[in-house]
Amino acid sequence: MKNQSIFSKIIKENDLSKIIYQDKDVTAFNDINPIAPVHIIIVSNELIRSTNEINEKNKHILGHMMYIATVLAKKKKISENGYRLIINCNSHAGQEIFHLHLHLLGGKKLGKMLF
Ligand code: DGP
Repeated sequence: MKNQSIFSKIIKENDLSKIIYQDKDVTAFNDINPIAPVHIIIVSNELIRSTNEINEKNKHILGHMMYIATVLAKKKKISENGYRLIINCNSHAGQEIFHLHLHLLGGKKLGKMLF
């Protein structure tokens, strides 16, 4: 389906028991397979398949996703100890869901790098 992803379904369902944050541009919810005590996905409401589809018109979404991640990190009380923000793009990065999203990871000491 051209205009759908598993994340589009979550955005549209608008299930307030799952959604941590939502505004006109992004939606945030817990990752189904968390790799840290805090593992939140911040996804663009618009279906942008990956950072390869970022252009002059939609580039603002990246800054907004990052900003919301910092807000949620404070809300989840992980900002003082620190956290990691990751966007995977395409197969070499292991992107599984082709709908632009940012991972917010924290709540424990993370490994130096995620290779
Ligand atoms: P990525 O590899 O960057 O495309 O990450 C996709 C993440 O999405 C992965 O950590 C698992 C998560 N995920 C996949 N399907 C679902 C789902 O149906 N619900 C939720 N909450 N997370 C999902």
